[in-house]
Amino acid sequence: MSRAGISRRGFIAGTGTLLGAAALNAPTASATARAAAPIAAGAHVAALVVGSGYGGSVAALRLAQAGVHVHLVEMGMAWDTPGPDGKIFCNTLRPDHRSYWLRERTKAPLNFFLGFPIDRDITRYTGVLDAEDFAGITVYQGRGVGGGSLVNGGMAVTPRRENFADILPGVNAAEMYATYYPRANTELGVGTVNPAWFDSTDYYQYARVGRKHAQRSGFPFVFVPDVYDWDYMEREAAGTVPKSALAGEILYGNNHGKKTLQHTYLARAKATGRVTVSALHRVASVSPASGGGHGGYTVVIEQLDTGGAVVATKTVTADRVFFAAGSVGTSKLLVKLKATGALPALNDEVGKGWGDNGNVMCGRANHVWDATGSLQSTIPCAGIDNWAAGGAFAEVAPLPTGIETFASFYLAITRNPNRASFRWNSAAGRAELDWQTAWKQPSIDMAKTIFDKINAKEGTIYRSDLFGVYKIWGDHLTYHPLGGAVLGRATDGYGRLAAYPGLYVIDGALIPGNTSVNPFVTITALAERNIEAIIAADL
Ligand code: FAE
Repeated sequence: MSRAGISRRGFIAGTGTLLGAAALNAPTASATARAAAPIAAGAHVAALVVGSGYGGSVAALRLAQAGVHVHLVEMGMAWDTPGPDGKIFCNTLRPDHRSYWLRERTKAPLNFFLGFPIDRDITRYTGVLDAEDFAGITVYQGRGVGGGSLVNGGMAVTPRRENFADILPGVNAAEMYATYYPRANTELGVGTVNPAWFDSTDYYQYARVGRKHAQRSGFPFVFVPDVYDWDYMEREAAGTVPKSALAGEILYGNNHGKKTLQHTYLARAKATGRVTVSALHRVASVSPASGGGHGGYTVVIEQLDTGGAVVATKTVTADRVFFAAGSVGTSKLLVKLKATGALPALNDEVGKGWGDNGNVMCGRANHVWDATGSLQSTIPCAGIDNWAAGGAFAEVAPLPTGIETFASFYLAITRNPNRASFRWNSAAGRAELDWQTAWKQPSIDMAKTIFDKINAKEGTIYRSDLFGVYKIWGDHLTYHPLGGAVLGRATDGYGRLAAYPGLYVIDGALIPGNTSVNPFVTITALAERNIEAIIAADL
């Protein structure tokens, strides 16, 4: 296929639509028509972007606006076609095959309740949430066109400026806070809950209890911006629109209300007419097309069906390749490509500097007079900012079970100093991560600076029934993988991969393990900064 041929097709999320619709037994005429357009074997593209999360979406939009034809290759589904129940995504309380990426059983982050396991059997399918298991940690990630934006809480937090030098040393903070953070916030559609509504709605009773307890112990309580459409949520509460955040939708996708990348960056990329998407296509290899790298790159892509089987392998060429497969996806690819000789000159920093953003979870058992409500919005809107004193930012998170639990639940982001590395295991044929569960202890210690004090003040105790039997800390997982191709180490100061002109990293892999708050605004802002410089200097 010619470069012009690809560009004329515009933005078409094809194969995911076709296979997704077939499996859900609800193909539509438009879905079938659009399905004709995934990338063809032998195609030549100007820019190939691997993955359609925050980094990939920013790259696609800005390259397309600069006149470059872009092909976005995404291993997950398109998530644009409703199933037989009329919904694209399933509910957290009733997970079905759409929930998890290629699992026969759900793997909920909170996998116990009252000490009983709550996971259930599901049909293996290319679902939207991947619980990817490594030896010492399970890393949760979004799979599909829109990446993590499909499954995340939408909390859109700009770090405190005084923490920025630790987050991205070598990046000009003045530029980031004057230009790129504001740009990212505007493009993502970030807003904050109306405080008067927050104070009156049943759906945030849990957060008001969180506020009361934080403030009584002297901790700063802050509203946290989010990309959920707050006006829509108020209308959900009023009963005038279909409910999403107020009906338990979040972890396996929101059918309404959330401004995912599909509604922001990717919609604008589509409008340029220069962006094409191949869903259910996974990049397996990238290597120089003609020895030196200047002749572009050969990219091997595997097309998947909704059972995860490879149904076609396609070889294409690209003038430039942007790695935006997420911290884990990009790191796994790069260590494999270096070790297997596809990109042997990648430097030794590739795979290193990986962190969990200091994530740790816990719950507290309240007294009966501090009910947290059977109605809970799934979208967190507030947190405890204890960076100054104890090194933790704790999001007051929902526990939307549909019944009164008397539980307060928190996801803490801490300054955990531990960093892990990805390595290619040639015997096993996979990339492995050497994180150890015990490395969460500094995070637990920092979280305790908040919650031990609150428990002492309130006369309450930790819940021990949410992550196992008599297990207090959710220390087995992260939602926020960061690093593995760190800016200024594995790449230059803008994400160019050493030794390979035309290869770039543009996602969370660039960030060395911690952002002090939820990461996607920083990932987006950094991608905006880097792509601007790359377009100006390289294209
Ligand atoms: P990401 O969004 O993960 O996109 C990478 C994409 O690449 C994915 O769509 C992959 O399917 C795809 N991919 C991977 N490998 C390949 C391959 N070989 N070929 C083709 N495609 C591939 O990367 N962050 C916040 O700031 N606020 C929150 O409230 C928040 N809540 C979260 C809740 C959950 C449950 C989870 C899982 C994450 C949450 N996050 C949150 C984290 C946030 O979503 C994450 O940092 C970003 O999505 C990472 O953006 P990237 O562009 O790095």
